[in-house]
Amino acid sequence: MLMSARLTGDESALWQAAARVLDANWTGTATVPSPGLYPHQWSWDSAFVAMGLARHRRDRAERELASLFAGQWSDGLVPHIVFNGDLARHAYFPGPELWHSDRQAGAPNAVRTSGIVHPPLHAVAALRLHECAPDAEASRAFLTRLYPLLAAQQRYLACARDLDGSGLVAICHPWESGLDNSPAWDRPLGALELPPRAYAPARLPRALPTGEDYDRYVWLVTLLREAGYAPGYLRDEHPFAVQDPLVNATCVAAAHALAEIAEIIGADPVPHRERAARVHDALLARLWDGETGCFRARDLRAGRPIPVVTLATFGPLLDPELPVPIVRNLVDLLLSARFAGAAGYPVPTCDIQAPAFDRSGYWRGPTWVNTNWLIWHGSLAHGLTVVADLLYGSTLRLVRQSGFREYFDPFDGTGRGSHDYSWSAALVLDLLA
Ligand code: 9WN
Repeated sequence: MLMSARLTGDESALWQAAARVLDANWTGTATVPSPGLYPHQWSWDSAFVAMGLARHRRDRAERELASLFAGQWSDGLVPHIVFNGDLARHAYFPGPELWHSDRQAGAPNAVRTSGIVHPPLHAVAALRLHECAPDAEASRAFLTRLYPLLAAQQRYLACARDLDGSGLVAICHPWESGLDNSPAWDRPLGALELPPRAYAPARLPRALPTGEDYDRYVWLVTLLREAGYAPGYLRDEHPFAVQDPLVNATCVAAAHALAEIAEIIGADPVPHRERAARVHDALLARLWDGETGCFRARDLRAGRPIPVVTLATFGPLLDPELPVPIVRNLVDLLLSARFAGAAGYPVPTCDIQAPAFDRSGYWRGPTWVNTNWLIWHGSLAHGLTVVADLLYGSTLRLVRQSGFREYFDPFDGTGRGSHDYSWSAALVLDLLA
């Protein structure tokens, strides 16, 4: 365990508790998001977990990413789930039988996977691994192996997911955002026309999101699978296509991280810098709403912005070149009574004053450690120490008070969802390091 000597007694206890969670959730090749509820490997979870493992068990951090990329498809798609083939068929719904990656020519043979993506934070994670590596040479060798896979991941997103030629990446399923039941998806999901009884009714793994949401999620997967996950189908026919500010901000951050990785290993950083600039320009041109001072997701099928303001509006703080007036606007909004100003434990996932806000509704109101970490990380890059300190303090307060829960009540910090959640533990290690 690489625990820093400068930690106080209380911080060391927190560190050790977080490390124990990661140890318990380690399967031998990767980390499950939580014991029981999520028994496979999830993509953006692994990026967060790798950053924590880098501070605790560096060997495992590399294996975590290697295990995820073993699920990469030949076109570069990194699936949002890599299934553990040793588990019983019904360990998690929906399992591999819904996705049928085994029938896709480009999917790997050795593992079964989903067929959609997650926010691509893996280059950011890989760079963070390098920054805290005890052995720079060994770390460079790891980055050299991972680099082509990370570059292919970005190429897939730039080619197959730029559905309108704007430079922005579109998600084709709410799960791709990582914020499954965000109120931002209510309109595009509500506009779907589900044929009666054309698919098996969803078996719910838990109370949230609602059964109706699950039916729509499953229906979207059915459409994707039947179309062979083909880029032409995604572009021209798939009924759910949304450009989200948080997802696109992670693309900008990933492109910058890839450029730095390219420099470290002696490859050409220029294409990655160009890619970052393209998504940056498109974010500002298409998703920034100057009148109300926030970023909004855009529903490509309806051809209009989505009105509800969620935490995704702060995602572009991950873009190091975000113009200062926009950064100021976002900080004002973040500190206002719509977000941190009225929440004892910020940052709530949805504008507190929006009708859709629900303090215990999964991604419709609660505070999460991973989104706090992203805003903290972005704030530091812009020198926003007041915001960064606020998030650092409130995130540690949450886990001290309620443990490494999946998500938390933004007003009183009550823990909700599963216990011993991996990214809550991993990112606390990163914060404390
Ligand atoms: C669907 C694993 C994942 C997270 C997501 C979170 C939840 C899955 C689910 O769990 O999604 O992919 O079953 O609801 O929303 O962000 O990656 O922790």
